[in-house]
Amino acid sequence: MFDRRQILAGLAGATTLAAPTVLRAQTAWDMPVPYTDGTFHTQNVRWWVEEITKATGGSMKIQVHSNNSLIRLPEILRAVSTGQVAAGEILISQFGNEDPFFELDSIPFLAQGLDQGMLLYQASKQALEATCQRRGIRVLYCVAWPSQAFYSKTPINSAADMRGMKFRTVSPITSRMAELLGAVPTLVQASEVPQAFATNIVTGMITSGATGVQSRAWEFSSQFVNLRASMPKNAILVNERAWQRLPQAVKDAMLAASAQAEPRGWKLAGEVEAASIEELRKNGMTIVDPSPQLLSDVKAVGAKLTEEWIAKAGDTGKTVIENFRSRLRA
Ligand code: PCA
Repeated sequence: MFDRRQILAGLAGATTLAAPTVLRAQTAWDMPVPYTDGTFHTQNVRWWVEEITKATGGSMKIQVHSNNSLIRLPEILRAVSTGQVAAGEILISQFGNEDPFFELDSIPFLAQGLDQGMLLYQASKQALEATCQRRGIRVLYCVAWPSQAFYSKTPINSAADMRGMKFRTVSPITSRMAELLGAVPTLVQASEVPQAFATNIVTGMITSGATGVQSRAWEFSSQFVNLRASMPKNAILVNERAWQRLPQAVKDAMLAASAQAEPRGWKLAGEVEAASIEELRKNGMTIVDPSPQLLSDVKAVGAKLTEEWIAKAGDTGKTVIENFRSRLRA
């Protein structure tokens, strides 16, 4: 289906006497990514692909399929794991039910802002990579989203204001958070957010300024509570067997592009955070900092979720949290 296609460039020419001097192997991969072309993650992936194309003289081709068009986010992890596609991008916490290390970055108030998000990433990188390797997947790089905020049609000043609110969540752990806040969670893909609000399936949500702008949140909500709750990440994944089949020069080019795309993406996340909040404001949304009551309500839930997480993630989990906390103190 979407398997890697191996094409031998110049094969037709090889049958003539004027055989090409270099018979170069070409590799063409399909790569599903979950978000729109206007999303900085997708733009960064396209930049990464461009770098690889240039560095390999066009012998490595990766076709990006954006906005859940080839494979939907909930299926991308398995598609890369089985080799249905050689590469893909995921929101890591989408798969929180499969392994605690997939949901760590979405626990509210564990890490706030890009700097802490990076420390949590560094503390948990090895464990995340091992989790993926057990599924036959190699992680090439990870990039954070801007801080997570609450959106709604009505002001949210405390958990009491969320009681019974139909609330769009992004991952199992954000669903658990919504539940503990007294709301009624529904997992909705970013591409379907406007529709979910339009039909009153939800009246509030958690996401970043970036995704709020991409879904034109001002058309269906009025309040943006700048909670800065967590720093979820996307990961760029490749199937390990497909990776092993690549020529060393192509692997080197991909690793080099990844080493650039990662910091580039984190920098973009910071720029997009500021710009998108401005854009929401310009379009008439009310931008507020969380009230002390809401902050303490969500922090209490975050502390509980952290305890639950440590209980699930065992000794490795405990070590990762200790490692993160010592990085925070340093
Ligand atoms: N945007 C994605 C994931 C986190 C974010 O900021 C979403 O809402 O689906």
